[in-house]
Amino acid sequence: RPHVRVPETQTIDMSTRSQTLAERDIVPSDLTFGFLGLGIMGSTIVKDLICTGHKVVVWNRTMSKCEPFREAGADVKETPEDVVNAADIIFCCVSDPKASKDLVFGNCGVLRADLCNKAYVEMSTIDPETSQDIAEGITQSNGRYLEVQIHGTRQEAEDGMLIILAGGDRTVFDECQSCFKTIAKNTFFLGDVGNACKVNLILQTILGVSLVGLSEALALADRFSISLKDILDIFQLTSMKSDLLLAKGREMAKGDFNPQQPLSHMQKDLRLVLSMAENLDQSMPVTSITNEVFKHTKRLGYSEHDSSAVFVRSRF
Ligand code: NA7
Repeated sequence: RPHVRVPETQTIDMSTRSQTLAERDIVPSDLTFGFLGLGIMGSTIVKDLICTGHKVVVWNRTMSKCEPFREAGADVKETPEDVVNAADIIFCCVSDPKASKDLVFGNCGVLRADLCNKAYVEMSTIDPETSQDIAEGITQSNGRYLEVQIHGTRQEAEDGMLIILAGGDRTVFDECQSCFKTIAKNTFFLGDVGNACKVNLILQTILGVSLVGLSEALALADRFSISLKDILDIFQLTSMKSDLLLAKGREMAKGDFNPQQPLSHMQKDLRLVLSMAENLDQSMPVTSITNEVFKHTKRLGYSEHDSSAVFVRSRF
């Protein structure tokens, strides 16, 4: 078992507003926005929303993560139900489909509250079926539902440079515009519930397969004792270059796996992709192997590290 470096503790600096955000002329909505889940993405998005003057009510399963937000002016609630009662539009950004469903259907969950005149926005990366189930639960309780999938890293979230993919209730999409303008550079409304999940998972397939290709290529260079920095400097000059792959390659070269996107989430996304493909009898052999590679890297102890930690496995 290799030595596993513990990722840096996540710190929330509430005092700074990124240059990119400061340059935007954002007029915050008068509505109150609830936020369930203050992980890497959730905390970064909420910080952006507070910085741009939005009224925010938050809840997180581990309550201690709420403290910096309370100090920054957010209202902190004890349960998801309390957040729904206090907000007009409630965003949710948690780990996976199971966590998303627990929050909506579970004890003290969203459906315990009166959803009349409320809207629920599911932001966690989930599969289309889960999103449909949540949509039915919310709309049957007289709430409005919007599926929003966010594409980008923690740094892109901090800079307000995410890409937003949305599907479902268009009126909710319109009411969230000042939030989207805060966190994203592009926003797409893709129609029905499920469409945004499909597009997001397709993009994650490209990312996952590319990361494994990059890590294996760099591991081979390492075996030849060719400097990874030299490889990346040349890669940067080619037409294959991509900002993200360069950044990930540099993290691999440095062994710096501080999580931008946890490896466990990348593997979860690939699992969801393969399940969608299974339902369609769509063959995805390379994605299947990519999923196995990420699964093995998780077993080596790198779940909470960045997806670039897949390099550790490739070096064996
Ligand atoms: P993180 O940083 O791993 O954070 C996950 C969040 O989900 C965190 O707030 C967790 O609470 C929360 N969580 C996990 N399981 C549950 C359950 N069962 N109930 C309630 N809350 C839960 O993820 P990211 O922010 O990077 O990503 C979030 C999503 O965006 C994910 O779908 C990605 O694929 C994209 P905790 O703090 O552990 O108590």
